[in-house]
Amino acid sequence: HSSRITWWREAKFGCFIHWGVYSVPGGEWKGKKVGGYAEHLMRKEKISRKEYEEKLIRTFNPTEFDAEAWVKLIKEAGMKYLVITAKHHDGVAMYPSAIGDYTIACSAFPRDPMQELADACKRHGIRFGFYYSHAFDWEHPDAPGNDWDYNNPGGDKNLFGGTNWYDHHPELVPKAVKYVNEKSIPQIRELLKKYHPDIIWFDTPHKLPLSENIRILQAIREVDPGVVVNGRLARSAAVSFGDYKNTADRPTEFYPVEGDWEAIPTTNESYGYSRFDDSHKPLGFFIQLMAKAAAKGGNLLMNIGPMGNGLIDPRDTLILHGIGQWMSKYG
Ligand code: JFZ
Repeated sequence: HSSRITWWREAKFGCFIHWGVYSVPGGEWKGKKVGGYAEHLMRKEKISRKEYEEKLIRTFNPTEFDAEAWVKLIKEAGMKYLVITAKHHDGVAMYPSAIGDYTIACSAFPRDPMQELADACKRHGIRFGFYYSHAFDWEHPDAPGNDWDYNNPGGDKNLFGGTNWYDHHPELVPKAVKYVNEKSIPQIRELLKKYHPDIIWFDTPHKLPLSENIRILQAIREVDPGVVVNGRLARSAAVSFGDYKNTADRPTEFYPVEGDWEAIPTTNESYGYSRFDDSHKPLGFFIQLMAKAAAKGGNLLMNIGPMGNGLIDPRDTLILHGIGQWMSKYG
């Protein structure tokens, strides 16, 4: 099914969106600034599963969310595909999932923003898909990650081995298998069947044994042989998985990569919205990056972090408007 990559090759430029219940605190917790990736708030502050649910999931209410406005802005910037976080490492489904109780169906927001975005993309001819954290999950008692509430595989480096924990603690593998069976695979199947995405984007595969990543890919292909899968579903020295390769995060330069590849720059230094991170690069940086990626034959999936109220961060809007103006002249 090599034809599934055709639209992606032609698209070249897309919008990555990190948006979750973590976008509301935006890097601020109990009056304290939390640096780095704002979407990692739960892990950095070791917020319990229960407190995260009570304070962030139940109260989530992005009344200003407007899928049409998001997609129009993206389209005007010359972007041809959109990839949004359906579930990040915090484990929260940003759609009313039938699997588990860590979903925005339990929030104060009675809508399905993923459906609204899928519909808006269809109206505007933008390809659509999901980021899904298949490996790292901080709410599920058996998933790699949350080692402050539970004894989990792949959590604390000293306690559980961190990277490649399965080599040091094979006795914990059945726990991870349970999580994959109970949550990852069912939610991925649900996303494919419910929204028919063009692309599904995975991350941090080293948190799971390769065998689990392969099982996930098999489950995907059973439901949809045509969906594009990025390179971070699995990694191994000998084999490359997925339909294309992803380079390291937050690039400034590109080195020759064979075949199809994609880089994921973000406007500042966080992927999720951070009220404190003002390190937004100037417009010229992104124009140059687009030229460099085009010259080396790769795609750019440029990230923005919308705010918890549903509005796009004005600092991101400014950059996207600038790119749109440049594209309409020279693009
Ligand atoms: C991951 C996530 O942990 C992060 O929150 C964000 O979603 C980002 C897109 O991906 O972080 C990574 C993953 C890979 C690298 C760096 C950060 N890398 O390969 O350099």
